[in-house]
Amino acid sequence: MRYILSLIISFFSLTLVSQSNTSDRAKWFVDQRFGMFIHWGLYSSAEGVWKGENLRNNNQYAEWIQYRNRISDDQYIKLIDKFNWEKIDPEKWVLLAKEAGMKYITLTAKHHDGFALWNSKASEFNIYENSKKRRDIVKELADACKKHGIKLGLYYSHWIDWNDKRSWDHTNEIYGLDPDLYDDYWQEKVIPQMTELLTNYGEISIIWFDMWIHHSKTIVTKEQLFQLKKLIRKLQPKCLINSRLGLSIEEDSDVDFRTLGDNQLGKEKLEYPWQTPATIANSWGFNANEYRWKSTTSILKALIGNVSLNGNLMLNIGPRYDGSLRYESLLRLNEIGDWLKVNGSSIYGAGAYDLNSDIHDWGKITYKNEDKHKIYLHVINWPIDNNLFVTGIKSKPVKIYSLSDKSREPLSFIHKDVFTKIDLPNNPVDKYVSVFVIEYDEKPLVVKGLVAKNFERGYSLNLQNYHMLKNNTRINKKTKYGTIPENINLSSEEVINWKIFIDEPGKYLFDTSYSNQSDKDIGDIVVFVEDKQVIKGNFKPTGKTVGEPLQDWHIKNFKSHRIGEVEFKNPGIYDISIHLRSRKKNIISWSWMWIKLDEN
Ligand code: FHN
Repeated sequence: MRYILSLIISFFSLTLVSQSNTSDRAKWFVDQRFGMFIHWGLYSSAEGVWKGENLRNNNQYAEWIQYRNRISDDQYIKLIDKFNWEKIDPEKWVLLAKEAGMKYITLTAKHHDGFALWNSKASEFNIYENSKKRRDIVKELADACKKHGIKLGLYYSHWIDWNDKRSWDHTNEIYGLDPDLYDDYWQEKVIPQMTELLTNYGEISIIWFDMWIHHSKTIVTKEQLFQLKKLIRKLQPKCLINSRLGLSIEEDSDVDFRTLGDNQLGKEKLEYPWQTPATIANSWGFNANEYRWKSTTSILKALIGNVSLNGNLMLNIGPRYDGSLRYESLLRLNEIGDWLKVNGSSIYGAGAYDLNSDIHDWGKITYKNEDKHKIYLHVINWPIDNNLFVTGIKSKPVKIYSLSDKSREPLSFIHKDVFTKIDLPNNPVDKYVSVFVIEYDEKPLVVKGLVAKNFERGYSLNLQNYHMLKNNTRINKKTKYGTIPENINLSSEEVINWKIFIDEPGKYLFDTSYSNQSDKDIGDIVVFVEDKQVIKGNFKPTGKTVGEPLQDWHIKNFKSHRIGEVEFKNPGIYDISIHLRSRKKNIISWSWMWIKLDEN
């Protein structure tokens, strides 16, 4: 009997703005999806090198040079003399952000070095006081953002301030710091400076804090954080606050969005707003020694992947001391902007679809309910035979077309039950990521939990995409740099099942991969389709293999074996289960099963 009845069919009606835990304040944020981060300050003049010595840390975070290379305050401030004031023009950053399709900007108003980029009365350690040019970069940027309709966010390092000796510097982990002294810093620098920023520069849309650990692990108190939050709510009620304030969203639902780790991309769909801060290479501040540049495709992939899980991406630039950008950054921003000009409707105002975003090997899906319900297919791996398979959507498409095709010429497709096969053009329609739109009249229905047919016309049934693992055997992660695949060790018996949709009836070949470290058959593999036993085989000895040549690590050999074939007479959803039995404990490790139509 087919499993159709037992599948959960959800009536999927979410639009982006119904990300359920989004406050009214944050609606623009989840709508805009893509922002610019700017790391610029005294460190930009050092360019990641101090007195001929490169930065003392492999992470290449050039904005940390004062701390890393142990630079004294009086020498550090001299970096301001290098600034090329004639060329520094924050409006250019705003125009660049616009060109790149970024909708908001966050500037490091004060980074960990404690240096304020505005005319601060609360601390002399600021850009206005220390140069004869009397420039207020926060003001210039705020004016330019206003002029060009871009929302402004300000990064403020509240926790760490290397310049203020009452504040936190990681050296305090050794020598300690008096909490009362820290509170003096808080009351006399943090609160007054935040008041200035929230009072003198018009509308501030985000205050972006950067305490990447929870407050309980350091000197900052919950009371201090609440004081700060209260101040922001009072002075700018619409301003968003990120979780690096030091309070998690779970602990305080009044925090507006979660900031993931640096360059940490989303893994799961979340209902509250979240964001990844990301670099184009490694460093945030300008670093002359930068060479590992991400490709435009990988940055787009990060943006699309996050949006497909309801997240944002804030991509960083680290301008030089004359405000300019390196060619590598400019090139990528321009390319991303060009892509968004054509494909932006799959990003702005779009969000997660109710299918696990990892099921299709060709790319990611985003969703939007505008005039019509639209599913956006982002094809990153172009299928060589130009057939695109979409698994898990029950509703019949009304129309499918390429987003880059202005005439919206319909593409032909076949839709069967929960499976849509699309005839793509003969070549990718975009250099980086080609986007296709499926339109539905009604809210598209989803069938969750199916393993999608992949571009080889097969189904990879593994320990990530199963429907049920009966005895909950512990899943061993990939080890040895991924040389040993994800697996389970059999102590006696395990039953695993998956659901697949067969669109092409016929004979399917079944292969499975395992390691058996005994020299005998000591267990069986039995495959059931629906409730009927269809294959029975034994675990054969697999021996060992060399993990890495000449490095003397010999590992269990996970070998793929053909275990049989099964005729599927009709299209439909099938329940496939595998019963694994071992007569000895922890000798057999099982990894995955592969099912593929026999095309001979
Ligand atoms: O230490 C900072 C780093 O310099 C940079 O500003 C990043 C941006 O997310 N935040 C901290 C590390 O996570």
